[in-house]
Amino acid sequence: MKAALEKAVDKVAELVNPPIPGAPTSEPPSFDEPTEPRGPLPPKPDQTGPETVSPTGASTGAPQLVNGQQGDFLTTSAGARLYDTDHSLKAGERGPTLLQDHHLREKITHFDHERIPERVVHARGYGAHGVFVGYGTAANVCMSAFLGDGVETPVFVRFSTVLGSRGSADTVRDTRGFATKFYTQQGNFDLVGNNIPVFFIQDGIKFPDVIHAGKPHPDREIPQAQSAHDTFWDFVSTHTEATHHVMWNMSDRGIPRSYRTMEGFGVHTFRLVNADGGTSLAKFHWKPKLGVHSLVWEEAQMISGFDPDFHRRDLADAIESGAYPQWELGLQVLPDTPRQTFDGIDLLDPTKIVPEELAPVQPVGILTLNRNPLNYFAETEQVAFHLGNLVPGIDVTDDPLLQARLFSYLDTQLSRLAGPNFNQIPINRPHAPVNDMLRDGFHQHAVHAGVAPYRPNSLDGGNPFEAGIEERPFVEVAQPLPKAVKIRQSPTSFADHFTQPRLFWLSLSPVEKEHLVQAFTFELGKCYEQTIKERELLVLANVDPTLCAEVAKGLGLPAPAATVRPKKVVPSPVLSQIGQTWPTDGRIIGIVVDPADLDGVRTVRETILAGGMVPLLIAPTGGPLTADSGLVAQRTLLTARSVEFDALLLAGAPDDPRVVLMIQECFRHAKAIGAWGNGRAAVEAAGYTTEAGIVINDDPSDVLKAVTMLLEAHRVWERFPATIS
Ligand code: HDE
Repeated sequence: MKAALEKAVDKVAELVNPPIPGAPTSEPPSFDEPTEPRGPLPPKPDQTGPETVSPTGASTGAPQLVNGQQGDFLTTSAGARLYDTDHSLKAGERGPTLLQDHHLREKITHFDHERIPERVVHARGYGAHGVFVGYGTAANVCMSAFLGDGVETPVFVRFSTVLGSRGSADTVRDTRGFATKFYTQQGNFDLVGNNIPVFFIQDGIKFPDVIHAGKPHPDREIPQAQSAHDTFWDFVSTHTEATHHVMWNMSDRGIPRSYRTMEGFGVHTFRLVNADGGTSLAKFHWKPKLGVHSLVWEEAQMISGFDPDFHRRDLADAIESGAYPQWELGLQVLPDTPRQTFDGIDLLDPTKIVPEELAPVQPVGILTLNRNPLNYFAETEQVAFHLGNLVPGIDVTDDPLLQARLFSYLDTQLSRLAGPNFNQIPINRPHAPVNDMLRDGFHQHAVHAGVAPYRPNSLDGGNPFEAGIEERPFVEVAQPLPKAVKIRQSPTSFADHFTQPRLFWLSLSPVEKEHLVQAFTFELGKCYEQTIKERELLVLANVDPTLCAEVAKGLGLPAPAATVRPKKVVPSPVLSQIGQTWPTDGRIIGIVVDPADLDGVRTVRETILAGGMVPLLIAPTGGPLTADSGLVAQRTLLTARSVEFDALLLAGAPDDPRVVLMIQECFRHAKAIGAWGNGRAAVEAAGYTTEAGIVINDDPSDVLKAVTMLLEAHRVWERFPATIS
């Protein structure tokens, strides 16, 4: 497994370092070498890193960029060496600053313009590079080359929250974006999905409405990055097609434990084309190898203050330590019938799923994230995804949400990235050759040769040529259109807003139902308007009477009766996150130690590391635990908080109330707790002895073994009172 990963890493390095056509082969023009170079320059960046060659291949003749820099000396942006960047040019030591100080003005001016507009939605995000390897299993349904057996394609993935600003916290209750750019040999393919398989609206024209409702109130601009406020619930309670998405948001899916433990969904139905021109309809799924896991709500709220960067830190740390997260890409393949429905489900309705029990997800390839960005702004901030970036074999459908998105992404990038040339930004550059006739515009980096950027032409020898159909260019399926009149209306098949939310509810385990009830009660409890709460209760009554009654009880309001007769549903067990075991790679285990008693600590720490997990030693103060142990405290009782750990071990019992608090919080959040030696006293001081998930034993290795087994199930689920069946 490790060898395979190493091979994949080498391969991705090779793939993202293709020779750049026209790159200067000779040494850069030389200056006098500095007498004392400031250390070796980092290796040559990949093609999605900065470069000085035009995207069309024309060399600018400039020295090659290395890590964004071309030499050791500080210069102006025009390349003039500087001897002082700490003092402005003044009329005398105490005199006024001179306007002629070009370096001062250039430095400040550039700084003044460092910010670009944040994304209007999905502003807060984090990305990573990786590689996708096809299994070849999709060949019958899709001709895309990147899905071919063993074909390796470099990718960049950006995860995000939807509502918050760029500086908001990671662990808020929200939908997460899961956007993937595949740099295929047939051009870029962008799969711009979410961690929730349905959406709030059925028609893209309503997107500004749902986002205006979810964003902070326009008068005070609060609350930040959350839906627990009146305008959001005002909208969704009057717009019942949002109910299914709201159910997922209020479930544990709205607060993922990690990006590494999230599913991803393309949401819409796409149309696939095979080599013979045959078509199918399909839904894209990303399945995390580590399983789907969430935080609990109190934990998520505490992390927002304790470590607002929790998810980005988790992803970056995992990749840096070699615990590369992986997802399998899967397809639900559905027949392309004239009605575009499956088992009565309208496949053009993005508020509906197709239960996996009816159409299994078939694995078609694997994604491994194995490299952190070098520069957040250059890569994660400037990456620009677009649903219209398709490759042969994948086409869009008439889903009205998808159709509106096809317009929106290019449009928003024109202002966010200031002009039409953002595909020349290194992170967006295709790895396939680009030979377009797009010219000029803001931030044009290409030095295009030729005089005839038009077709047909004779002056440039007729170049560029159109690919012949036999070369399988981008495929637009000749889909017959229904006999229709122009109309602003949805099909009647879009009208059922409650059956699938009910299916979701009935598919959850009792603990997950309990969490969902608490989330609704919390969010509605934060609303000021009584009518909004009452209206949402009516929505919930139409989903399920138990759900409605439980939330009403929490709000202290009467539960209304349903107004819509419920349809019979068959639950989809795969929607529940509980009941299996998963790998524990990258899980963080806190170990509270007392430097006076380090019995078993070293062995346990090494076993945790060998198991691909992360041990963090927590001591009363920082520094080496003892002069000769070689063990160093990574957290102190001041810097540690329970929410950072997936499980807690107590090897000692420092006499400090924060140890008791840490144990109690871990217990409340249903985390496994283990203790040996004096650690037993700490657990007892917190009030626990034989409760579920408390492991006390004299042998530290046995304690760790039992705790690891509990961790495989993610949490000690029995700890949550399950009052709803
Ligand atoms: Fe987006 N969405 N969206 N969206 N979306 C954007 O594009 C939009 C929708 C999604 O990491 C914006 O470049 C409309 C569904 C992700 O850079 C913008 C509609 C899904 C990201 C935009 C939708 C998504 C975006 C903002 C309704 C899941 C972050 C910045 C028709 C399938 C991509 C940008 C990144 C970003 C518009 C609905 C996913 C404004 C109009 C459904 C993951 O263009």
